[in-house]
Amino acid sequence: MGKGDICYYAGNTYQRRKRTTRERKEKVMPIEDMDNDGIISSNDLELNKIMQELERAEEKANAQKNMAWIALIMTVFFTGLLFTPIIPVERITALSNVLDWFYITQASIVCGFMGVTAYANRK
Ligand SMILES: [Ca+2]
Repeated sequence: MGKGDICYYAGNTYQRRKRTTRERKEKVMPIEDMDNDGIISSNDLELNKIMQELERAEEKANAQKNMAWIALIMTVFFTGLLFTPIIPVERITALSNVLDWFYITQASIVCGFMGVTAYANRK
């Protein structure tokens, strides 16, 4: 269990991710004077809270959008890859069940994102 061990690197990566996630959660946004009157009132606190919630919601929406884009790009990329002579037909035939599930999951990610976005815009 030395430095060259894979468990050592996995453990280090796990600790680093755990630390950065905790730091992100503990990140406190500075409270701003929203109406520029020099006094931080309860109204300013309320507005700051709303702004922070909106920023978190936007962050979440961007992450979901990136996930949907990656799913769409991967679907197109792998479809193109399957049509090239790099992958033999026997392998495609052998992996047809896996490919079916790949397309179903990728399409469900994209469709889920589109459905949730359409529903959220309708409300
Ligand atoms: Ca104020």
